[in-house]
Parts: sequence; C-alpha cells; structure tokens
Amino acid sequence: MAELEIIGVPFSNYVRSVRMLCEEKGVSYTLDPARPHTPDVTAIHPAGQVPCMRHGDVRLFESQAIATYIDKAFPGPRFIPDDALGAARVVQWLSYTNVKVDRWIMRELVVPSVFFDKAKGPDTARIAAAVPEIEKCLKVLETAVGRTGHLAGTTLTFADMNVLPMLVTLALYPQGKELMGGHPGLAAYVEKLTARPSFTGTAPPPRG
Ligand SMILES: N[C@@H](CCC(=O)N[C@@H](CS)C(=O)NCC(=O)O)C(=O)O
Repeated sequence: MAELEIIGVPFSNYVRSVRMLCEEKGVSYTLDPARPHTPDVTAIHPAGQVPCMRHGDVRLFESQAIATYIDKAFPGPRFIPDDALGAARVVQWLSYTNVKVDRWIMRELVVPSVFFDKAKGPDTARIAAAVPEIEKCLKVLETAVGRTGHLAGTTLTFADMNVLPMLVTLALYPQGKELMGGHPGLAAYVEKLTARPSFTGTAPPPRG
C-alpha cells in the first residue's frame, strides 16, 4: 500500500488530531511538517491550511475529510462509526467543536494572547469577551462527556481527538486554567485522554 503522508506543522491542533487517529488505529504515516501557506500545503488546500494528506494518488484537505478517509481506508479499530446515528453524532461534535470551541478558545483567546502589536499590547477587551463564550462551551462539553465519558457514543471517537488539543491549549492560559477549574468532570476527561500514547506520542517539539 502507498505511504500515507500527513502534511502540517506538529503544533497545529488539527494536525495533531489526525495524527492521533493514525496512532490509535496503528496506521503508519510520515509527517511533512509544512507550515500553512507553503508550497506542499497550497498544492492541496485551496486556502493554504493544514492538515493536508497524500496517499498514492489521493490528496485531501480538511481534518474531518482526512480522518474519514483514514478511518475507512485503513484496517484497525474504527473511530467514526459506520451506522447512521453513530456517524452523525461524531459529525455533530466535530462541527460544534470547530465552529464554537475552536473559535472562542483558539481564535478569540489564544491568538490575540500570542500575536499582538508589541507597542499596543494584547487586546484585553477581546480576550475578556471570549471568556463567557468559552464558559458556555465548557458547560456544553462537560454535560456531553458526563453521559458516557466520551463526546459521541460510548467509546473513543475522532470527536474526542478533535476537541482534546483545544482543551489542553486552553489550560495553558491563566483564564483557561481558571475556567477548566470550574469543570472538574471535563478536566477529568482531559486528564484521562491526555494519558493515551496517541496524545503523548504526538506532542509537538518545544518551540525554538
Ligand atoms: N477546518 C480546518 C481548520 C484547519 C486550521 O485552522 N488550520 C490552521 C492551523 S491549526 C491553519 O492552517 N491556519 C492558517 C490559516 O488559517 O491561514 C480543518 O479542520 O482542517
């Protein structure tokens, strides 16, 4: 079988989720640690985002599409169920996570906390406005994982792998740490999943 290549910097949450899926399934792959908007990426993703994927003649972009392909095309345990309801529940949580959780944690808290005009300092009003929205997301997620210990269904799915890096990133920031402290059920879910070799084995190298 042709070699599977995951394309994208290892510190991208979405790259990590796809890599976690490969690790959980036992699918071997090579990582091309290309940055967004560089030639290996723009050759595949029309908007230059990571992750992208190459497998023989197959080229894919968008983490959900890549995960769906890997889960179905390769042997090993399944992390996106085949049955209609099981698959729909995974897609439901992927969509919620990517539209709400990613937006409020990554785009409205993390990005403005890290990238800002040094002369002006971070946009504290923008960051403060994200906090109540993140709280809403954490409440939703805590209720969901409280039912079975997983977001979709009763076992680990790609929905869990998708949200995990975002929650771990959140806890690196003081506001996020405090918010997570108010959700012990969600914190326990994160602690349990971050102990998995698929998570520890895909840790990005320290940024130099
Ligand atoms: N919906 C995309 C989101 C991917 C995404 O946001 N990737 C980020 C890195 S984590 C990126 O490439 N950012 C550069 C940009 O958006 O221009 C997916 O699920 O793959």
